[in-house]
Amino acid sequence: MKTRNMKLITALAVTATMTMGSASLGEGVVNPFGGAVDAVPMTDAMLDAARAFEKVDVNRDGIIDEDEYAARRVVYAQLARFNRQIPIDGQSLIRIPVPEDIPNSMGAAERAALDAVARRDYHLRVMAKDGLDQSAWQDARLETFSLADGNGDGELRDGELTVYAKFLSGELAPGVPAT
Ligand SMILES: [Ca+2]
Ligand SMILES: [Ca+2]
Repeated sequence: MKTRNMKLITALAVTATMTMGSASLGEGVVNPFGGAVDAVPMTDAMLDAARAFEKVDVNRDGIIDEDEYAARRVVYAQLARFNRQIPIDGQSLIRIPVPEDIPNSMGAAERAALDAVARRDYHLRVMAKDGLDQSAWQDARLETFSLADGNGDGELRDGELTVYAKFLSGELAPGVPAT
């Protein structure tokens, strides 16, 4: 399973390079967050993760460190809540709606709690290493996807999309994966 995941991720990293910019082609797209979808395939989530790496690696040293990792979780959750949708930059740009029961913003205490969860998660992943390299970062994203993919069919639909959106919006309620 591990080997298969690594192969998938390597293949996707190559695909990501080749399809870069495809989201801006064709159709007069109105919504800047992408098209509405019923399902998000794992391949799209992984392409999105591959493309996000260099944005998350703010100091461009090829490693996502603890601060970068935590900042990503908090900033991404705030943007998701504010925009009420989460863009996924896959084969084309698509979006997942943020569930209505999630508030528009986060209070300071909630931000601090999410930051703490992200840092704990970071330390569980990194162990003795210096930080997350590109493949470790994509592994982390794949794990989140798999936790939301309740029936394990490699795509998120209906309630699975809700779980994923809640996670990315930083909701830490029971039932939502905390890693
Ligand atoms: Ca870095
Ligand atoms: Ca599924």
